[in-house]
Amino acid sequence: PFLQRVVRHEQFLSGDTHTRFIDETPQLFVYPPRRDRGTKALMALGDITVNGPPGSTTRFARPQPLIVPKAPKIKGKPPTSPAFAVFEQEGAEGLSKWIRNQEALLVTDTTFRDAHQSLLATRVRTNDLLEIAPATAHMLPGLFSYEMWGGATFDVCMRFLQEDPWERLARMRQAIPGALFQMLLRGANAVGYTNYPDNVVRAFVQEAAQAGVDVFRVFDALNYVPNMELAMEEVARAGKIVEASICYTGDVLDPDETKYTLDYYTNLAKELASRGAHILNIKDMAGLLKPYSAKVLVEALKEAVDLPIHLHTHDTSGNGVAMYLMAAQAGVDVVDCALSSMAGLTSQPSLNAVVSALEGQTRQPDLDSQALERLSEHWELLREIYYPFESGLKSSTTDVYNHEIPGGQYSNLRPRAIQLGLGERWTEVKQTYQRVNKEMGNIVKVTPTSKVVADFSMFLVQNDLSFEAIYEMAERGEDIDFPQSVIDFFYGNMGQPYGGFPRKLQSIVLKGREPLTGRAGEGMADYDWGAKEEELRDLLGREPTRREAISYALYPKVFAGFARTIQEFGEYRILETVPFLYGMEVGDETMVEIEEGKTLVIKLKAISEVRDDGTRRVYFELNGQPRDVAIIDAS
Ligand code: 3PY
Ligand code: ZN
Repeated sequence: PFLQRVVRHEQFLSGDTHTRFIDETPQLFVYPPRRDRGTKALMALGDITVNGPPGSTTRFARPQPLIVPKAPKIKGKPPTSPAFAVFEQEGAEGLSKWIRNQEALLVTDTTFRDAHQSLLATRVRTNDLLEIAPATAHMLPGLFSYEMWGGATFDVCMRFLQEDPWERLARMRQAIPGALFQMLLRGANAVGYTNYPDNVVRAFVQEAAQAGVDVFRVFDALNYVPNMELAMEEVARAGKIVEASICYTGDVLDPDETKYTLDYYTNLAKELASRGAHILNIKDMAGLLKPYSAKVLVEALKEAVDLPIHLHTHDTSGNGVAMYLMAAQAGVDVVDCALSSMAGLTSQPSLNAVVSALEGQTRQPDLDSQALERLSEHWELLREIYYPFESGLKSSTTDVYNHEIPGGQYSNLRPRAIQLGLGERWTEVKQTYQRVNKEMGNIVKVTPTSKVVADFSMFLVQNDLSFEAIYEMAERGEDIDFPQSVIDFFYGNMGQPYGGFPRKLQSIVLKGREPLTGRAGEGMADYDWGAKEEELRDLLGREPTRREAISYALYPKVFAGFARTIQEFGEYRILETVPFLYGMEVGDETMVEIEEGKTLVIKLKAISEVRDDGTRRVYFELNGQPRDVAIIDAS
């Protein structure tokens, strides 16, 4: 290994290898400290106790009262759901037919993914999902699917939770072996924020299929079908279920709507059907679909294509349940809901409310309302533990029909505005978002295009700039330093918007550079797995797994940061959630299972003042033995 460090060193590679190279290059000898797992756990707990959780610059106060919910323990393997059984026996085509033949309204539970992405900035940890997963599977065998992976969960796992997203999927699969697992896949953007080379998207899909995803909801943020094709094709190749999305924006019943009309949606549906979709998804990511518009849209889509329709929305306006009822009357096949304590506002409509509303009706879902209440009670307590990540939105707001901010983005954008000192200018941020969308040509807004609109808006508000000022500055030949995501968008890295780019703004942003006119992936060189594997081997000090190679391909910097953190502090996944989020108080005891059947009991005894070297000494008891670690106080 030492020789490898030498031969891979920049200076050695440059050929400048005089005899004193080794003596004069001390970094060669700086190895990450080797610690046992017990010490790493003490370091991690000590660091959180002194500095706050990973990714946060402050400590949070514990919720009062502090109640850690325990899931009902139900023995035995959870039952197999009817949808899962049909898929196993008859494949994706068979499932597609089966869905259309159901009289009962089918339901996808989004509590494990979109609900906490939209309410709690995606922060719910795998351990907390695993705690309640078996009971959920036992109590709600009639669910169509669990939406439990993809979207923002992939990068948030590594960025903030210090967890491996693949491990989440694999462990959840073990906990719920007999129900359909569904993920949100951003087409050519995979689970990232910009287009990736084709071979990365293909590898990602194959691996996700192997790891346990059954239903792939594939969308493109601009409804640009060329960006969806490859992923759809790969899902089918893996023998899984292709659920192709139409992202919904505007209002089909608005007489002034000339762009996103009923024809626009039905044409898109036909195109996706002809490209092999097994299910058609209406992805109403901002909750703009109003009840009467839903009826018209669902009827038109059912007329246009012979596919089951799966409807997704966010309840930001408060019209979500009413909208689902109208859609159910119009024959929608599946709807996305969350358990009531994790529903409403920027999340999905309440599953409990939809089931109650349909009680005794022909479309009554096959779900037990008492079970829904028990599970909601569990999530109500769990949600309290994650209170620092709440968005602060207290009531539903029909203002969403104006600003059109997607639910999953809202809970992130508001805290981000506050962090940037723009909390008092939140109304202005929302109004600017609306104006930016208009200037960008009224685009479909969902990750990553919604991030572009948000970045552009923040940039304008922070710099007290208006579009009028931008156009004048450009006229005078002044240089404007646009956010990178805005440049990427106008260059065409996220696809081609319906109706094209606004030319004037595009040429100002690109400063004369010629934009792409087709699919970004087409011109991208294949990702070089071999060369990157070398880098990864260096980073990890061992052979990388296929899953690690894919995480690195998607998020090189985030993955590297995550890998280094794990090397230094060990697995954060194994810490209990209260100490993970809030650290320990003197006298607290926590259990850390470092491997199956091997648990450490850790007690916090004392914390010293900050010493001259900027560290605090944190005194623990580990399995009854006194231990202490030095932690840099970052405050
Ligand atoms: C995501 O892409 O993460 C979304 O939830 C979009 O709605
Ligand atoms: Zn959503």
